[in-house]
Amino acid sequence: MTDTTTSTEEDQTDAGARRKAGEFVRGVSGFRHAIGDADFPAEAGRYHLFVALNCPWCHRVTLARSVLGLQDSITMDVAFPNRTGEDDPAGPNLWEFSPDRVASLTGQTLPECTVDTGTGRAVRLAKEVYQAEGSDEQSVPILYDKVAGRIVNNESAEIIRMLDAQAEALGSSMGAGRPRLYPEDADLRAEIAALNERIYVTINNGAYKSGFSSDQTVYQNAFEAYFESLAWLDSLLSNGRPYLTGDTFTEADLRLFPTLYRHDPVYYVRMKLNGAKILDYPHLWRWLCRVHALPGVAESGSLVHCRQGYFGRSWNGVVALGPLKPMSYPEAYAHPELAKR
Ligand SMILES: N[C@@H](CCC(=O)N[C@@H](CS)C(=O)NCC(=O)O)C(=O)O
Repeated sequence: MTDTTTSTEEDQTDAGARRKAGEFVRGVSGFRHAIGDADFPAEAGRYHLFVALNCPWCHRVTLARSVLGLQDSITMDVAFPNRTGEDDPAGPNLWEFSPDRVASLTGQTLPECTVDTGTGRAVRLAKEVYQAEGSDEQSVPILYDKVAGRIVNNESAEIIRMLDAQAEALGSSMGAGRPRLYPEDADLRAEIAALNERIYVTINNGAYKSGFSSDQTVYQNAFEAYFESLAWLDSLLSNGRPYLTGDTFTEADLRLFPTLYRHDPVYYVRMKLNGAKILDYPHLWRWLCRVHALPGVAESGSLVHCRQGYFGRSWNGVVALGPLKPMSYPEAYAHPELAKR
């Protein structure tokens, strides 16, 4: 049986049996329309995003929105980082737009969280956005059309691609100077596709295979593949290229960043990926600091939400605070000189 895993989604063969055997298997997104389709014309102010800032797939989308200068033309709502609990009348594990919830990490509400301002119906749960279209999906990110009152797409890999393709028509504030995440160059696109595939399977989704699987062998295979890829990426960057494909920041860099941003302060502990820190990979650390310093990147993520989200529920609400050495995070990302060699 051929493995149909791509750079976007996992092979779903025997998914149920594999989950029973302890393997974390990610589901497939069902809404796959595109801005530019007949029903979804590219218009500034028409589209809306529903996200959670601890979700790495959402982080791809908030990154694209920011680095492409679309913050004013695409509105966005932010769910509370911890999903609903067992006692919730609608059921557990649901993304909730409830800005009055208190984070155990800070003992306060989180200023980034919002109510639903996209549907016009002030729904509480992301699940309700799907239910309105007869779907039982419940994931974020969701790209939503406020004029048609419909979901356009809920697959981050496709959402970032369409925002890049339609940035001007969607009203990018950056004009011609904006980054081109997926330039029209066949060789470059082939390189990006190859990077996307390895980075998705072994790093983006690999981190979940490591942290959420309950089978030692699945964990060990994911752990080894993850650190092999980090070493490979570090050597790729060792020839002095600033970004993965060369001189310019592309989609491949954007898709790698959310996982590495979470590695030292979250995944090292929460996903049992304690083989090494990004600090131990000098070229990769400098790349991480370089991307973090790009316009629009720092504002597109939040380690407070990441820590609250990843530790807040499964680790009985007690959130890990480290690392503190050589410096706390995200402050350390302003210090490429911290690289271990
Ligand atoms: N393939 C999707 C994956 C989205 C995804 O799995 N999101 C997680 C949050 S990190 C989620 O909402 N999971 C809940 C669920 O699927 O019920 C994408 O990249 O957009």
